[in-house]
Amino acid sequence: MKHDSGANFRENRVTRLLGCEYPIIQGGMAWVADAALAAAVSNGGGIGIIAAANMPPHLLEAEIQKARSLTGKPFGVNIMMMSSTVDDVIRIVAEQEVPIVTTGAGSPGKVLDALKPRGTIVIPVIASVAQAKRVEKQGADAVVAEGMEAGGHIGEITTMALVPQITDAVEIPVIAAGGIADGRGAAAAFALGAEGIQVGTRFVCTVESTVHPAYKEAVVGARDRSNIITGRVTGHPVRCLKNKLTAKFEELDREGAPIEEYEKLGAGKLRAAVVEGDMEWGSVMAGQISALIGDIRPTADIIRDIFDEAERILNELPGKVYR
Ligand code: TUI
Repeated sequence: MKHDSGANFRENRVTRLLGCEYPIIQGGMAWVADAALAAAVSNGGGIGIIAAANMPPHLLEAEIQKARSLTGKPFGVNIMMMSSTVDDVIRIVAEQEVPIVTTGAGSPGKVLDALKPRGTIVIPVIASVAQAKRVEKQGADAVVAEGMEAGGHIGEITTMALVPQITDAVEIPVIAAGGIADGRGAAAAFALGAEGIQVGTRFVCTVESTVHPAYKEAVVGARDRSNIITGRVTGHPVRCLKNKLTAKFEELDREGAPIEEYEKLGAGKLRAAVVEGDMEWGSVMAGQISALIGDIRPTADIIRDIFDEAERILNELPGKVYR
């Protein structure tokens, strides 16, 4: 602790649950969240996450083993519930005895049934009160309440409105996500009742992130209105940076195109952006906070600065807002 007074939120229900120094989890970003990034976050005192996404089983196994070789600290795997390989992912996570799992893009009932009896810590990412209540009843250890400021596949409620509704609705710890990239966002999340934060986009722009350099530069160069949500009509809205691909998605909206057209247009586009650096026709998933991210820095520095800044803000706040 740098300060003699004030709350030490580095030691709370989330750090105790996860066995880490800071209550911060890395978002489970498909294609982006590999062993290198996950290990960097865990080595920095947070919880790194490998995104299983649609990875073939042998690749996921290799990433888990690679992360183990890069860090002795706890890390987790994110399970994307819409993936066709979800059953394989659950089996591998169990076999490899991964201690922590986050889930997204669907109901995590299967994951909770399979992994809770084995002692895995399961933290579903949810975007509504009903989902939070349901997963708490099903045995979730905590929830990530993700507002629609987040990048990628999103719900409809903002972080500011969602987080306090979730903290009122459940007893388990709430981790806030969506629009958090610095100590101000973290302090705000704690003010709303969260006991931890999940950060995605900020970790794209790290030294250790293996995404294509053009992707990092696109996020660094983003402005306040660089984001757009595509695919609302498909029921799977996705937030990304505006480019030729998103203009084409808007065209499909105007034409009232069938859902298959969206699927055809979107296929393989996240990989094109992350791996090949295609900033024109790739899907450059990124959150609304992209505009606040102005540099590419070491992961551990980012984590330390977020919590130093949040502590300073929370300690100095009374003198600033009261007269
Ligand atoms: O999952 C995410 N973000 C993602 S997943 C992803 S891969 C993808 N790409 C294109 C289309 C769809 C997926 C990219 N970004 N965030 C967590 C999150 N989960 N946000 C919203 C939800 C969610 C949605 C529905 C969680 C639960 C849920 O439940 C539905 C139900 O049946 O209750």
